[in-house]
Amino acid sequence: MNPPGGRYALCLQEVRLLAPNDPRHENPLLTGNNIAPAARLVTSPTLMWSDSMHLVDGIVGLASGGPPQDWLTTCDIDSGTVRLTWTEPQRVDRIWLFPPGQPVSPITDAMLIFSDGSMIPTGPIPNDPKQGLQIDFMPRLIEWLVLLITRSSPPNPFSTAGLSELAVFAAK
Ligand SMILES: [Ca+2]
Repeated sequence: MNPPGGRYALCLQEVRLLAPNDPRHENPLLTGNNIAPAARLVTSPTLMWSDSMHLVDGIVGLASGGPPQDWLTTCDIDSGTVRLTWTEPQRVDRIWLFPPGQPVSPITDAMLIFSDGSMIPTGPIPNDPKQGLQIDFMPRLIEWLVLLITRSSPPNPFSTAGLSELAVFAAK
C-alpha cells in the first residue's frame, strides 16, 4: 500500500443498466459526421513518442490504462501544421480541437486555412483535454484544410505543441 498505512476507497453512487433497445451514447468523434478520419493526413515532423494518427483515433487524452493518444510536433511552438485532404469535395461547418493529454505548450493561437481560400483564426485552445474548442462557421465546400499553429505559450522543456484530436464535421 502506498503510502505505507494508507487506504484506498471507492464510492459508487449510481449504476444504470441499459435494456437491449435503449439508445447508446456513441462517441461523436467516431460517427459518420466526423470526416477527419477519412482524410489523408500530413503533419509537420512528429515526436517519436506520439503519432499523427492519434489526431483522428477518436480518443481524447489518455486511453484507458494506456499512453496518451496525442500528436506532438518537433517543430517550434509556432510552426506546427496538420493538413487533411479528401478525395472528394466536402461540405463542412464545424471543427473540434482538443489539446494533448500530456503537459506541452498550450496552443494560444492557430489558423485554419481552407482550400476555398478562406481562413479562420482559432484563438486559444483550452488547456483541458476534457473541454476542447468548437469552431462553427458557415458551410463551405473544401477539398483540404490546414491547421497552422501560430503561437503556443509558455514554452515547455521540450518546446513542442500538438493536439489530442482534430475533428471536422460534415454540414447537415
Ligand atoms: Ca487522439
